[in-house]
Amino acid sequence: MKRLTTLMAVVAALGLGISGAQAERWDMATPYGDSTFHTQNIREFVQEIHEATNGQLEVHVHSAGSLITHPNIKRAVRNRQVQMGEVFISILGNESPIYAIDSVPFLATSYEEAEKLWQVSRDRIEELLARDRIKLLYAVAWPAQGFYTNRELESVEDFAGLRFRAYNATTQRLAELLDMEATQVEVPEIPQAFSTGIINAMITSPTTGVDSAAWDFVDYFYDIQAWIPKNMVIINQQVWDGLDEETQQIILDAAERAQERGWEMSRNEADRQKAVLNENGLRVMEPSQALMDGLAEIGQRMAEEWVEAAGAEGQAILEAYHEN
Ligand code: PCA
Repeated sequence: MKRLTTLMAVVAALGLGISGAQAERWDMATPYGDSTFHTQNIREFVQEIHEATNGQLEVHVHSAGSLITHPNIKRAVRNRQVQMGEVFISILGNESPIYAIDSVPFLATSYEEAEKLWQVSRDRIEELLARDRIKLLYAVAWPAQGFYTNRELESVEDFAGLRFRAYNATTQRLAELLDMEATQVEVPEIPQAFSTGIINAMITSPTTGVDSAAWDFVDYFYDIQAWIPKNMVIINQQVWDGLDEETQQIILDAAERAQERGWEMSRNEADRQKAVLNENGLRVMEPSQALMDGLAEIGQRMAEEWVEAAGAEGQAILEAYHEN
């Protein structure tokens, strides 16, 4: 209805020979489906922009990798194939270890820690993106990551031989250390990867477990709370520079609200989605001490590897993180 009114106003203006400002229409590429809270949050974000600009800026959200697949979203934003995008920060870990800090096992395992990690790493991530002429708008955390499998896990030895779904370089390394066979699979393809037998285990949030109906494929969810990774929403810098100050401020304000709202949504659904897993027959398991000790050891090793890869810069971020 609102769009129709705007359209009618534009048509009326044209009829009168007035060349008023043309409404702009942007594309935004995101990796996750419409039932995911991140996507719902993004839809609210762009709706707020649409309203605050009196319909002058309309952002069309292409969710679930439908326009651009996840591994190509950052490049698409950089090349202005789309004006805005959303990516999982640590999927960029192969570009710089700084992005990988977002998925170091057992570094940030509560929302408080995840917020702190965001505070101490945000500037550095913004600088890296700026090199690619991309501007960061906001980031939102997923619920803590747990392990989905058909096997009962007593210790780290029990992972051996599983066909594991990886979603970044860190999870590939984890698979290697646990003697699993890894395949990179994006969220929209999870059900198919399970049903065709390409994978039989994964590490992800209760959110993504519910989105992909994990109970159709596995029996157990081990709530190991291994890390709390984030998505970030980005915009092409040249597109940004082409906006007037008022519109920039509208977007910044909406981004700030989206960040706050998104973290709140995430906190709210962590437990709720675990209950949904349970209601659908998946057994939510408390990991044994032996399992956690073994994983902690592997996490420690991966943290050391990360420091080695990230050098002095990484060291500085970690020090700031532990200081706060
Ligand atoms: N879901 C996304 C990223 C982290 C999460 O919880 C995924 O599984 O790819």
